[in-house]
Parts: sequence; C-alpha cells; structure tokens
Amino acid sequence: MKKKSFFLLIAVFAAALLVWVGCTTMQATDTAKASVSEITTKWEGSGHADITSETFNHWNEDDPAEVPPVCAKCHSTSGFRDFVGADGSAAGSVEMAGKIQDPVNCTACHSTATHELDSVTFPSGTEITGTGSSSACMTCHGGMGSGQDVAKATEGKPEDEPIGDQAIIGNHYFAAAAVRAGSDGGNGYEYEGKTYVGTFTHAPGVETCTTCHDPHSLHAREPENSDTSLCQTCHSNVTGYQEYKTVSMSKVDYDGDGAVESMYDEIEGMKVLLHQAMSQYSANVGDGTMFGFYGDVYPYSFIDTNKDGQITEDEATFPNQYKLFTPRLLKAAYNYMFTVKEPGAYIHNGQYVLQLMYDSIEDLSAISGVTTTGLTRP
Ligand code: HEC
Ligand code: HEC
Ligand code: HEC
Ligand code: HEC
Ligand code: HEC
Ligand SMILES: [Ca+2]
Ligand SMILES: [Ca+2]
Ligand SMILES: [Ca+2]
Repeated sequence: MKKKSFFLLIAVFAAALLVWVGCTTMQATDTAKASVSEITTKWEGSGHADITSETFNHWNEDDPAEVPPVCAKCHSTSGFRDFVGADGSAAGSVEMAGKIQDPVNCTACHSTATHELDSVTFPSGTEITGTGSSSACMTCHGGMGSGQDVAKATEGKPEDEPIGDQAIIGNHYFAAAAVRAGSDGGNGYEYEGKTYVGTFTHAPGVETCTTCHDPHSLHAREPENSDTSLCQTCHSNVTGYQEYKTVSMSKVDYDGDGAVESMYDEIEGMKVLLHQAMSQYSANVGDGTMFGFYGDVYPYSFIDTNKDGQITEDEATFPNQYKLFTPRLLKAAYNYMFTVKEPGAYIHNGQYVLQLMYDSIEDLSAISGVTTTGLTRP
C-alpha cells in the first residue's frame, strides 16, 4: 500500500474509532480529551507508524511474504490482534502468520480484547498481573528470550570449555518491560546465590509505561497546564530529552572510575569493563580465539581477529561469527546484550542491569583478570 493511502485509511478509521473509544472509554478523566486528529498526528510521527522500518519489512522477500506466527505478535497489527484474540481466535496465542508492512496502528491497542488485557507473561514464563493500560506495551516490549534459555544451554556442562557451535543468546530488542521488571520478570541471567532488584517503580506519576510515555507519540508525556517537562518536576536540570542522560540520583561510583556520574554514564562504564572481561576471558580459554561484541551488525558476536579488544567493521562479518562460547562466557554475553539492546535501561531499571553486569564480571574474573575491586554492586 502507498504511504499516502495508508495514512488516509488511518484517518478515516481514526474518526470512527474516536466515537467508539469515546463510548467505551477505559479511563475517563476530567481533562479534555485530545482530539483524534492530534492523536493521529502524534502517532504518525512515532516508530509505531513507521511503515518503512526494517521491523515491518523484514519478511518482504520471503515466500509467502508474511510474518511467521512466532514473530507476528510484535511485528504486525494483525498478529497482535490474533494474540489478544481480537480477531476471534484464541487469546494468548498466534494462530496465523502476520501481514507485512502492517505497523502498530490504532486497532492493535484499541480493541475490546486489548482494553481488557491486564497481564503479561514474560519469556521467562513469569506472569505479572494488574498491568492495566501498559499491558499492550509490555507484551511487545517484553523480549524474546530469558536467562532460562542460557541455563538450559549450559546445564551440566563444564564452565570453561567451549560448548561447541554455540551462538550468542540474546533477548531481542527494545525489551524495556523485561528490564524494568527486574527480578520480578526474571529475564536477565541471574546468578545463583545472588539477589536482584525487582520492578523499578521510579516515583509517583511515572510508575508505568503509559503514565511516563504518551502512548501515541511515544515520547515522555507533557504534563497539562504546565511549562515544565514531565521530568523537570523532580529532576530540575532536565528540560528535554537532551538531559535524560545526565540524571544522577544514586550518587554512587558503580563503575569504579573514580567519578560519581549519571546513571547513564555509570552503565556505560560498566559495559566497557564487562566487554574487557569477556574478551580477556575468551583469550584465556579454549584455543584462545578472542570474542568481541558489535551491536550494529547481526549476529553481534564476532572473532576479534587482531586481538585489540574491539570489533571493527571489517571484523563484523557473518563468516567471522564467534561460536566458541563456554557456559561462563555465554551467561555474561547474554547479560551484556540484555543491557546493550535496551538503550533506555538507565531509565527503566539501571540497578538491575548494573547488578547483572557486576555479577558477570565477577564470574569471569578468575580467568579474565578483570576484577570487581573498586566497583560497587547496587
Ligand atoms: C504490537 C506491538 C507493539 C505494541 C503493542 C507496542 N509497541 Fe512500542 N514498538 C514496537 C515496535 C515493533 C517498535 C519499533 C518500531 C520501529 O522500528 O519503527 C516499537 C518502538 C517503540 C518505542 C521507540 C520509539 C519510536 O518512536 O520508535 C517506544 C518508546 C515504544 N515503542 C513504546 C511503546 C509503548 C509506551 C507502548 C504502549 C502504549 C508500546 N510501545 C506498544 C512494538 C509495539
Ligand atoms: C516480544 C515482541 C517481539 C517478538 C515476538 C519478535 N520481535 Fe523482533 N523486534 C521487536 C521490537 C520491539 C523491535 C524493535 C527494535 C528496534 O526498532 O530496534 C524488533 C526488531 C526486530 C528486527 C529489526 C532489528 C533492527 O536492527 O532494526 C528484526 C529483524 C526482528 N525484530 C526480527 C524478529 C524475528 C525474526 C522474530 C521471530 C523469530 C521476532 N523479531 C519476534 C519485538 C519482537
Ligand atoms: C501502542 C498502543 C496505542 C496505539 C497504537 C494507539 N493508541 Fe490510542 N490510546 C492508547 C492508550 C494506552 C490510551 C489510554 C489513554 C491514556 O492513558 O492517555 C489511548 C487513548 C486513546 C484515546 C482516548 C483519548 C484520551 O485523551 O483519553 C483515543 C481517542 C485514541 N487513543 C485514539 C487512537 C487513534 C486514533 C490511534 C491511531 C492513530 C491510536 N489511538 C493508537 C494506546 C494506543
Ligand atoms: C515524581 C518525581 C519524578 C519524576 C516525575 C521523574 N523522576 Fe526520575 N527519579 C525520581 C527519583 C525519586 C529517583 C530515584 C529513585 C530510586 O533510586 O529509587 C529517580 C531516578 C531516575 C533515574 C536513575 C538515576 C539514578 O541515579 O538512580 C533516571 C535516569 C531518571 N530518574 C530519569 C527520569 C526521566 C527521564 C524522567 C522524565 C521522563 C523522570 N526521571 C521523571 C523521581 C522522578
Ligand atoms: C520514568 C519514565 C518512563 C517509564 C516508566 C518507562 N519509560 Fe520507556 N523510556 C523513557 C524515556 C525517557 C526513554 C528515552 C530514552 C532515551 O532516549 O535515552 C524511554 C525509552 C523507551 C524505549 C525506546 C528504546 C529502549 O528500549 O530504550 C522503549 C521501547 C520504551 N521506553 C518502552 C517502555 C515500556 C514498554 C515501559 C513500561 C514497561 C516503559 N518504557 C516505561 C521513559 C520511561
Ligand atoms: Ca490467537
Ligand atoms: Ca563512575
Ligand atoms: Ca579487533
């Protein structure tokens, strides 16, 4: 479908929806409701409406050109409606392949079935209930894997011997809900004998996906009748998204670089240390082939051919994939990717990803030589 006619269709549909939402409204408020055209404009500018994104075009060349049921829940509106049962099929499962170029439109989130949705089941198998209007968000942003997949792949195997032809395990992309839920969701690789923080509830007024994110623009909400940003009420230096990365509440030097920095920078520092630990560990086990991670190129896990501790573009090629994971390295790499592929982790649950990375560094330390001395575990 042409982009223009697609948006026209959305506009006509949106008008009808307004009446319907108006009659059935889930959360009636005193504040004047945003007009449907305002809502539609906001939505059009969001990633959910980006009909050109790889996310909605990845299967175009397949025969037949459709999104397989296992991917359709999050990669098409038709698949999401199938998942919630809005298409008359069973709820909680996807029966049919999804449509290509079918981004997250109004009818994904606005159906009786979606409005009634009040829980989410994470890939770990853990169910969280009472999730209200954030349920849809959490369903698509809950990720595709969990620490349990890593546990299964490593169970009973010697920690420091290559498993053999083992690719990196990740939990997919933008899994904000999985990170935010912390150990309540159980999606990180949690080491035995350690305890982990649960859901990061943040502060009153910004406790859920939909109180913090405008569900249509996806940006942070703009409080009504106020000149301040949603964040500024509590973080006085934050006037817009440029400053999110400067917020520092905990005032702890987690990464041990001698400076108390923002949560964002502490996480960045911990990431660098964990990458160092993983590459030095890999050089000291098996045949010494060095591992490195490169987030921009699938499958992200590569051989560091010149052993300089980083993967450059020339090394990030599919044939140069690293598949010599030992159980210990596979666990650490999972936690690393869990953090890297959720760029908002510093807002959604910084402490959880710091704990996971700290424990990964510690687990590798005897062989990697990178220790936790000077680091602080939240
Ligand atoms: C049907 C699945 C689905 C649902 C439901 C969903 N999302 Fe998304 N979301 C996606 C996909 C897919 C992307 C990536 C879009 C792209 O690549 O253009 C995305 C992107 C985003 C982004 C990144 C910013 C942007 O503009 O791309 C944010 C923030 C976001 N979603 C928040 C939310 C919130 C909040 C909700 C609930 C109100 C929600 N999502 C519900 C699938 C979903
Ligand atoms: C639980 C929801 C969910 C499921 C299930 C899911 N994805 Fe995704 N996927 C997402 C979200 C959210 C994004 C958006 C991330 C972004 O824009 O970077 C995404 C992005 C992608 C991308 C684009 C990555 C990029 O770098 O732009 C590809 C390719 C992809 N997924 C493949 C798959 C495949 C293949 C399956 C099925 C085996 C699948 N996904 C199942 C949620 C999901
Ligand atoms: C990713 C999910 C999502 C998508 C896509 C989405 N909405 Fe919404 N919408 C919500 C949620 C959640 C609310 C609940 C109201 C709130 O929390 O502000 C809402 C509220 C509304 C309301 C009530 C307005 C109000 O101020 O309470 C209308 C009307 C509406 N949406 C129309 C639309 C239209 C039209 C589209 C498509 C252009 C659309 N929505 C796309 C999630 C979504
Ligand atoms: C109602 C007050 C309030 C609002 C609104 C608010 N925050 Fe916070 N924020 C806090 C408090 C309190 C903490 C510390 C919570 C804790 O550690 O338990 C915090 C922690 C954080 C952290 C982690 C920092 C650290 O060092 O632990 C980040 C990042 C953050 N907020 C960003 C934001 C952004 C971005 C917004 C706007 C979208 C926002 N906050 C809105 C009160 C608020
Ligand atoms: C305290 C406010 C707040 C809450 C609560 C919150 N987010 Fe976010 N989220 C943000 C901000 C701010 C960004 C932008 C981060 C940036 O640009 O660095 C963001 C980024 C994102 C992104 C974009 C890429 C990524 O994964 O980092 C997605 C998707 C997302 N949030 C989904 C969710 C979902 C789903 C929930 C509920 C489980 C949620 N958010 C809860 C404030 C919040
Ligand atoms: Ca179904
Ligand atoms: Ca520091
Ligand atoms: Ca290199």
